[in-house]
This record gives sequence, structure tokens and C-alpha cells, in this order.
Amino acid sequence: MPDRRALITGITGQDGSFLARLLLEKGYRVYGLVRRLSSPNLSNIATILDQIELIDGDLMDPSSLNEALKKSDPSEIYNLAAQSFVGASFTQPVLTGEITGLGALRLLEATRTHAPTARFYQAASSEMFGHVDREPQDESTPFHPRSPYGVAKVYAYWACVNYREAYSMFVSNGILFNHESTIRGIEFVTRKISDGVARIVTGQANQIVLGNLDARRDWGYAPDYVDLMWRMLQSSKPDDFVGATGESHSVKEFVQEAFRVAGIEDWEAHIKLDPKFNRPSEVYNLRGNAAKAERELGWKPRTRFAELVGMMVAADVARLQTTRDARAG
Ligand code: NAP
Ligand code: G4F
Repeated sequence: MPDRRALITGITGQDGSFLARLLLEKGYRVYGLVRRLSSPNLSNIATILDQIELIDGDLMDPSSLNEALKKSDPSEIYNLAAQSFVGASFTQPVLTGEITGLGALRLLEATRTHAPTARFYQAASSEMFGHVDREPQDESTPFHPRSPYGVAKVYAYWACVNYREAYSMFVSNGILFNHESTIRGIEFVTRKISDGVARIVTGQANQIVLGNLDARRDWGYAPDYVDLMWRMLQSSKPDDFVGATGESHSVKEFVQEAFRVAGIEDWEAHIKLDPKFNRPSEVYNLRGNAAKAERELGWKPRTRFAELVGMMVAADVARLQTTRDARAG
């Protein structure tokens, strides 16, 4: 087998850590770009640290990207790093544009110079569709982003298309709908709900404070989606693909299911609404059609909504019970 070497930006995040495990299983040498933080944030990759190589660098800093490409000499590059929280993009729009938008361009440019034959995956997003005029959304749906994050992802998407067309580089955009897991960042609504329900179950809280309960999302399971990323780079040609389950649910339905699996009947008694969690411009409804990924890459998501909610709530309850028992004991 040829030497397969992958560079992952965003390896400390949810998707990066699942992707690193998948690529290790497949026999890749895995390199991860990590930025300097005042306290290291390596918990998601703690169990594989001895199997991967971390390289210091930041999407804000072109010279560090050049060095990362020279050190890793990758055959595949997965650009997963971003300021990925839509809510924060309204309060830090320029930073989001710098990292999530221009950051992708900096990495493309470093790739063009130091690894022009490497295959490049860009973590594009259903947030680019934003204010949708049709349902479900697929690769031909127009973009109408509704947040600085969505705008930055559209910029990065077109930068990727341009490098593919201008320089014949193998660059592919994965237009992925929301995907979650037990290690989802705590500020995203699914994890905020599963963690909140677990706090109520374990007697550490009585309420979850949320924003718009009517927003609808197409929620899948992150490990299914990193498999799609890998499949996209094994294809004979670069292209853009939607990854989605084809099912949408409201935030309220997520809340109801989370309380149901936890055995708490009166969910409304535990939910408080606070407009501070509403966004200046909301994305009301996303539902994807991943027929192209199924047809051309043989990809299908395996985990459905109820299973996802159940595993997230169970993991948070177990985690909080363990810490409570440790404190008590
Ligand atoms: P995540 O958990 O927020 O991870 C983001 C990663 O980016 C972290 O490793 C973070 O490092 C890194 N990062 C942030 N700023 C950086 C910088 N300036 N330089 C280098 N690294 C930086 O996100 P995720 O959910 O895994 O998502 C992965 C990618 O897919 C993101 O680009 C996201 O926008 C996109 N996406 C996600 C979804 C989804 O539903 N999860 C859907 C569509 C697209 P630190 O640990 O140092 O913060
Ligand atoms: O969980 P969210 O913050 O995810 P959002 O905005 O859909 O973005 C995620 O998915 C994108 C793919 O479409 C990714 F590109 C992006 O990186 C990220 O992973 O919010 C989901 C919905 C929104 O409509 C929001 O208004 O939940 C609504 N919501 C209601 N109450 C809330 C809350 N969201 C958060 N974070 N916190 C709340 O209290």
C-alpha cells in the first residue's frame, strides 16, 4: 500500500478527533495542526496522542501552514478548523471571517505551493444555504447565508472551487448538515440539551434556558459524516457533496425526545426561553438530500434521530453521575 499521510486541521475538535481515529484504523500516518492556547485542549484526542503527530500552527498564520505542509508532506488534507459556532460569529464577525473564510484560502495557497498534488477536503456547511427557497437542499440549491459564519463558509467554498478550476487541484467541498455526538461542543443546542437534561436527572439543575425552539435541523451522527469526508477524497475526481440524513426535527422535538429517554414527563416545566439566545438572523429550516453521495460514493448515514438523542443523553448522565459519585466518595 502506498504511504498514506493525512494532515487534519481542527484535530482537537469533534470531527477532527473522529476523523483521526478513522484514518488511523485505515493505516494512515496522521498529522494534526494545533494552535497555541493558554491551556492545551487535547481531551478529544487524549487516547490517540501516541499514534499521531501534532504540528504547531494556526489558520491565521501562513508561515506556520507552509511549515506544517513541509513537515507532514500529506497525500490528503482535511481542513476542519474553523470558528464553528454560528452564535459567536455575530459577536466576532471579523475573527470568524479571518479563520473560517480566509483561513481556508491560506491553507489552499500553502497547499498549492508545497503539496499541489495532495487531495484537499474543505468542511463546507449547510449553513451556507441559510434562508432556503426549497426543500430538501442539495448541491444545486442556491446559497443565502444568514450569519457571518455562513458568509465565511461561502467564501471558503468558492475559494475551493476556484483552486480546483484555476490550478486543477483535487479540492472537494463537503456540504455537511448538522452532525452531533457525545463530544459535541457544549454551546451547540443538542449538547446543551443533553447536558441540561443530565443535570436535571442528577439533581444539579432544574432548568435549561434556550432560544428559538421552532428552528428545524437535519441532525446526524458525526462518525457517519467523517466517513463521508474520507470517501470524498478516494473518489476518482474532485467534486462537492451534500451529507445529510434527509430528516428534519425542531429544537422542541429534540428537547421532548431528550426528556422522554431520561424518563421525565413534564419537559415544559424545565424549559425557560431567553431571547438572548435568538440570533439576529435565524436559519429556520434545513433538510438535506444526500442522494448524490449515496449514488457516487456509496455513503449513507447509519444513525437516526432517536438513537442519536438517546446516546447523547445517556453519555451525559453517565458522565455527571461519575463526577457526582467521585465527589461524594
Ligand atoms: P469544532 O468542534 O468547533 O472544532 C473546530 C476546530 O477548529 C478545533 O480543533 C479548533 O481548535 C480549531 N480551530 C479554531 N480556530 C483555529 C485556528 N485559528 N487555527 C487552527 N485551528 C483552529 O467543530 P466541528 O463540529 O468538529 O466541525 C468541524 C468543521 O466542520 C468546522 O469547520 C465546522 O465549521 C464544519 N461543520 C461542522 C458541522 C457540524 O454540524 N459539526 C456541520 C457543517 C460544517 P481548538 O481546539 O484550539 O479550539
Ligand atoms: O446547535 P446550533 O448552535 O447549530 P447551528 O447554528 O445549526 O450550526 C451548526 O451546524 C452548522 C451546519 O448547518 C455548522 F456549520 C455549524 O458549524 C454548527 O456546527 O443551533 C441550532 C439551532 C439554531 O436555529 C439556534 O437558533 O438551535 C437554535 N437554538 C435554540 N436555542 C439554540 C439555542 N442554539 C444554541 N446554540 N443555543 C441555544 O440555547
